[in-house]
Amino acid sequence: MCWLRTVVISFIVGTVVGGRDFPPDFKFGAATAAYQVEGAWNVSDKSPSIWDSYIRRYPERIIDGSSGDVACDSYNQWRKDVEIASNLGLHFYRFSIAWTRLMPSGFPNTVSEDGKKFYNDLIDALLEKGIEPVVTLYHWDLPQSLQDLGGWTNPLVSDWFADYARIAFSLFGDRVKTWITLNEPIIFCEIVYNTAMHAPGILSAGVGNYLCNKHAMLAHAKAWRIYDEEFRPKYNGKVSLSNQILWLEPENENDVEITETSRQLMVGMFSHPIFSKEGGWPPVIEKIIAEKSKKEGLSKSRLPPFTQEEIDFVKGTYDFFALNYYTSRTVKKAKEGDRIGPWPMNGASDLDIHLTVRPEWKHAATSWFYIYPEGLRRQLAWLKEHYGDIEILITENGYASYDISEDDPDRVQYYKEHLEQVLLAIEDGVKVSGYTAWTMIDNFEWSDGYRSKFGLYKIDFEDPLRKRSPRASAHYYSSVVKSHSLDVDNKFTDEL
Ligand code: GBH
Repeated sequence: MCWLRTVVISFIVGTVVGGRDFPPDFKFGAATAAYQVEGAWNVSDKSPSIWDSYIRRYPERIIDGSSGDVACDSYNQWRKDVEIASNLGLHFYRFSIAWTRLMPSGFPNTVSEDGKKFYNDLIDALLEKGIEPVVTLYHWDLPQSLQDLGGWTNPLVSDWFADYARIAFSLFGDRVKTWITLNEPIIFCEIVYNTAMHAPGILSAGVGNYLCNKHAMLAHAKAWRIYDEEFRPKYNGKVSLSNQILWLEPENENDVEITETSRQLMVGMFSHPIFSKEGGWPPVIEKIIAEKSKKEGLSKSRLPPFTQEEIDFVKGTYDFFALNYYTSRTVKKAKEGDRIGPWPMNGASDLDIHLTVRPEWKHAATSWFYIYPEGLRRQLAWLKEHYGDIEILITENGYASYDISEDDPDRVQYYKEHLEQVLLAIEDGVKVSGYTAWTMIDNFEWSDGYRSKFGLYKIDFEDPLRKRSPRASAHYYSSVVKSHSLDVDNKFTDEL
């Protein structure tokens, strides 16, 4: 028998103007990622990923010295996660597969029985509840064995990834119809090699990031083509990659051009090769890096070129655009001595720009997080303008707090204001097909450890059982999902 309770929560509503329903086929989901929730880092035949190694080697690089060794214990408690997804009324649940759990050697000669069973059970349990599994293949947890061979800087990585993708498609493709190959190459290439603040912790600014970028594009394209040729005919699913984008806008009128160039670095490097008509690197960025490299006395550009064959191979390898949006920045040309601010474009030195924010953008908990809901609508419009009238699935959006309590009016407000922008974008004619809340349950927030909370559900990390309890935002989100509308009363009731 279900434990029922009724919660009445007041929250600030804007003027309710009506007509705030989502299109009938619009889907709502929530997301997590393997390393951030699963724990069980060394059970059965699972091998270590680069995150397992990184947190051991550099514990001081995680703000609270914590790790994902146990995380939410979702490897053992996945049934509770499925129940939460079901209580929220989600149409889909986005999770990622740990490469090292499914294929411990990194190569397809080892497919773990326990790994296979874990993901099969999770997928089947979701489907039983009528929840669609949306599966990310790579959410930053490369097998350490492949890192030892150079990881994302070794051109062979695209083949290693393609082999992994084929195994996953063949094992789960009968039931999984939406696949994300790579989550946010801008983070696992730009952040990793320009700051070393994420696994594997290797600093190679201006070089490693671009090698990784190229190989990530090829890895994605290989996986997409394998799906297209070998699996689409029988399973008829969709494949794309998730791009995390900060909306960038000019600090003032003089900065319009540099801002558009910056967008080509922020978005174009991971999208132009795939989504543009001509393919390849964004020409403006290719030119800038080539000129800089020459000045630096290099015989070749630090940005490895694509061959024409590679351009054609990568171009068009998408079925939709997957967007992760959190925050925005303003752009201006850097003056002599300006330090390029912290994340996200530490490698932006190739552009000599300075990123900042407008004074009126409110700050969320963590250093990089400023709130600008209109940025989401503008980013969606920009994507349509540049890559055409394609389907866009928002694969992440959510709010960080340090506050652990269940009463989270700021998070409710964040969701409400961003969902309003999604509705406006749909009115603008952008084909937004769905929205994913990051994240369903509090989890390991990478270098921020367990300090930043993003969860609709709070997790008690002191509790060996990792008790899960719904926040006000969970009640709000489930009301929106179930009414398929933002016209939920300023007092809403819901049972979770
Ligand atoms: C997404 O990344 C990820 O997909 C998800 O796993 C993550 O939990 C979520 O968003 C929230 O962060 O301290 O300079 O290394 C979004 C980008 C990645 C932004 C980590 C902040 C840390 C910056 N986030 N990054 S730094």
